[in-house]
Amino acid sequence: MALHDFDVTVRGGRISTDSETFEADIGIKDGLITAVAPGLPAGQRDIDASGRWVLPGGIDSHVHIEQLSGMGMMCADDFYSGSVSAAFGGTTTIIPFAAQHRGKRIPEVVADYAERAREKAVIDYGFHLILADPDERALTLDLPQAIRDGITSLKVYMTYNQLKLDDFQLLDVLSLAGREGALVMIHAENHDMIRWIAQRLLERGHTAPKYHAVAHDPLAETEASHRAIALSRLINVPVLLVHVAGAETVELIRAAQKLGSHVHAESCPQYLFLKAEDIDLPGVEGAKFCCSPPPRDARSQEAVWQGLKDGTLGLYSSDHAPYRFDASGKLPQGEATVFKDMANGVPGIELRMPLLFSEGVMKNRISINEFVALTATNHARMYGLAHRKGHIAVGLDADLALWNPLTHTTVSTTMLHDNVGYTPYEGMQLQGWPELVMSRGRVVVQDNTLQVQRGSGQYIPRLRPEAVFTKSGTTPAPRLSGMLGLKGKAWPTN
Ligand code: DUC
Ligand code: ZN
Ligand code: ZN
Repeated sequence: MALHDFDVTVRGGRISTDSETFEADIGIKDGLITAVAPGLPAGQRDIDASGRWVLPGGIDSHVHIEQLSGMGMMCADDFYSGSVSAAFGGTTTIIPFAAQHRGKRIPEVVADYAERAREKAVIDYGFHLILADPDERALTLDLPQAIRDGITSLKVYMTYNQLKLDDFQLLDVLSLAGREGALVMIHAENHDMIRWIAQRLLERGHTAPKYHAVAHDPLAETEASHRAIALSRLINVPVLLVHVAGAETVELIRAAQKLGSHVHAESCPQYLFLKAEDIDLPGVEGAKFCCSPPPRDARSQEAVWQGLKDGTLGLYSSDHAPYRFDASGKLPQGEATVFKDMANGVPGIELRMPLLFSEGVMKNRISINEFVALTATNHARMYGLAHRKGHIAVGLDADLALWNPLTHTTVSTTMLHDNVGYTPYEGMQLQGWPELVMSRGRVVVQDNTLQVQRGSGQYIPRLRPEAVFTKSGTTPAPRLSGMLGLKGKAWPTN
């Protein structure tokens, strides 16, 4: 091979994918991996990866960026700060949400998010749609078009006044998704249980942030998850339960999967590294730990670890929901804010991978291959990106992170690149850090410095998610298909 056939050669690293670990060089040309072998010739640029683990760049498939929440609060991160923060933590692709609010047309929502991301994102991105208004037009015209345009997954909510769909609407959305080949992500919490408990707490003057975790009882998650699975089974359309927090829910999902249900699931750092008791702080300080569902107890943490390890929970995402500790987010009424009025969510886009690397891989709870699967490969497969991302192989995008397993870091807000102003993981000691991060062959982060311009990330239209295929490459045949006209379609495989 001639000298400089590669734009970049990544030399001498230990490469791990979701299934293998080996030593080799990686040759990169025009943003793609064109060779993976030992002893490759020099590229125009050589990157020394000796002593480093060369892993696929992370895919964070659950992030809220520059998004207006159901409660009307704007996220603290825009597509610039959010994507920069992701890159510094080893993530090279994000899938944020284009959030429809009731009364808004889907094409306009998508165009608005696309325009804002195009100007600012420094890494590649796709979108999921948040669907709050599944009216006739959305179901027959706008959603099918959005799916054809590469938005092949959508999130729906079983709680929140402004977002909640009822079971009838959920069935409508699921059957459309089955028809069009999209994946439905579900926020599963029982709305009335939460509302009922919260009202009684507030009547008794229990307003502090810690009561958020009381109102969002684990049974609210388990009941709604069970219902979501039943709806999915009724018409045999896959679902993905996002941000799974509680031990009982993990067990429920495992049992449903054993029965053959098409239920997939995700968990997040806050359910491994935070507990409900962390919310019990003086004044309103606990608001920094409030997300929905809330962090639970040690038993649930253990169940989430186990679920991630045995594949019950196939995805580990950040659910980065960045709200500042001020009137713009967590404290709309300042110190007088009651738990019901705080913005829901915690930041985590930058620490997602370092936390799992340190506490999972370095402490031997999961293997490096499981780490890659949970942070990158499974996301690519689940969300129709596997033709480009999530793996190290010839022909794929050169999205890589070079991890130094010997680095020791004490987490502090000041080292992070988001715009939140606090981290719930303050003071944690981590081992291992992604020192160099590359997206499509471009070095995005090196020497703790951003190396690329705003807007240099690309929109990636996604293919149909693997989860909507059966082994034969068709959507599952709905149980009620004959009587209700719910025919599955044969989609081209990715
Ligand atoms: N759901 C999310 O997915 N993120 C933040 C808050 C919420 O309710
Ligand atoms: Zn949610
Ligand atoms: Zn979320």
